[in-house]
Amino acid sequence: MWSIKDTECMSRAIKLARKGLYTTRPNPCVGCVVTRDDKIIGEGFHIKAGGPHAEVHALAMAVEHVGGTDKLSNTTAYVTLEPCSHYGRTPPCAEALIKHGITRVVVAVEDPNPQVSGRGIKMLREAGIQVDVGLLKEEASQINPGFMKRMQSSLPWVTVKMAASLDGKTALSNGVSKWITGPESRRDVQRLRARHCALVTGVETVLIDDPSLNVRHDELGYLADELGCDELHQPLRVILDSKARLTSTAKLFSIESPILLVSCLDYSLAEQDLWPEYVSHIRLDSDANGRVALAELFAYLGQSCNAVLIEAGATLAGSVITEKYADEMILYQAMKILGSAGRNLISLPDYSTMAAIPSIELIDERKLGDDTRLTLKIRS
Ligand code: AOF
Ligand code: ZN
Repeated sequence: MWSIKDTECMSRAIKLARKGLYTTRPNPCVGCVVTRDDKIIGEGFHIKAGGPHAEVHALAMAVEHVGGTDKLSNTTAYVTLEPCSHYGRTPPCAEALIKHGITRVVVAVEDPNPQVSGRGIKMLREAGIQVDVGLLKEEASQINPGFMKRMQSSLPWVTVKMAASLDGKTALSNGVSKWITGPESRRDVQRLRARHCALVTGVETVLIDDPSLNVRHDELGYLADELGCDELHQPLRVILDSKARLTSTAKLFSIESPILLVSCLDYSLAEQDLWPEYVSHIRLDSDANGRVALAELFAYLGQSCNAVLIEAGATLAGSVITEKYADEMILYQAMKILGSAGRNLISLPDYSTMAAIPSIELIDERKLGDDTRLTLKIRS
């Protein structure tokens, strides 16, 4: 069913879609290419929620290419996600494709958004357009793991990020951890943060490390120049503080970007009075250990966040994995040995069989300066 040209054009659309990785959320990254006689006459990608969808950019460019006429006969549109059929913040792309007289539409993957979910494809077919679905489906889905998962399960895609020595330690016994990994890894973490809707950490990490947990434009390297800093979102900084211990003297309060405090008890009114306006708070139930119940946390975050990054100590990272909320782990491994007194990477139960340990698959391995970054899929 697919010609080499089809595959080339969809690959190009996927490449375009990836340009939105840092800016589209909570919308998915989508790319679109319009061809006539196997030549690209229009292309575009979704840049920002509220802004035009990928198809609209590509159609506008194609119209200009053919000299301003609205009718684009004998054309094929390649779209990485099923064209939308609903009026959201923007009108339906399926309608725009029909209006412009596109002849054939190639779709990589169906849009799992319940408001679309096959309706876009149906609208196009009912208008007499040939629609071919499934070209580079895996590749196109992988651009939006969070959007795809959340639309299907109402839960966010969860990545556990860790930095460790060769002997799997995250700090010396006295808590000193600056720096285990090198500048290249730390810059990569900044990019990772910039791609996520929310970062989650525990109050212990905040009390010990006093982190900022923000995206620092000057550390993003080429990315900041390429995107223009104004377009970069700051992820929501989520602090799990079951006993409401955190005070606004923590450094993260002094950085103006959203914070969500999640506790099982209330904070004193005197404390709440000191919070800047970008701080919000929710109370959730505790689990059997008195910690914030992760089921409640992820159900809450799943209402608005596609992808969540866990940047926490061994206990929270371990719970997220053992309670089967983790989809992926990114491990920055430094060529250092910190010794057996150092802090452990992940707290897990005392397993008695190999069958019981978490099942992990290596997806990608990359050198970053002197460190190695492992991307690992966690199977539930
Ligand atoms: C497309 N092309 O480029 C994107 C689509 O609020 P809106 O109007 O921006 O709609 C957002 C929804 O539209 C989003 O949840 C997803 O289902 C779809 N995204 N669809 O045809 C695009 N970004
Ligand atoms: Zn659309």
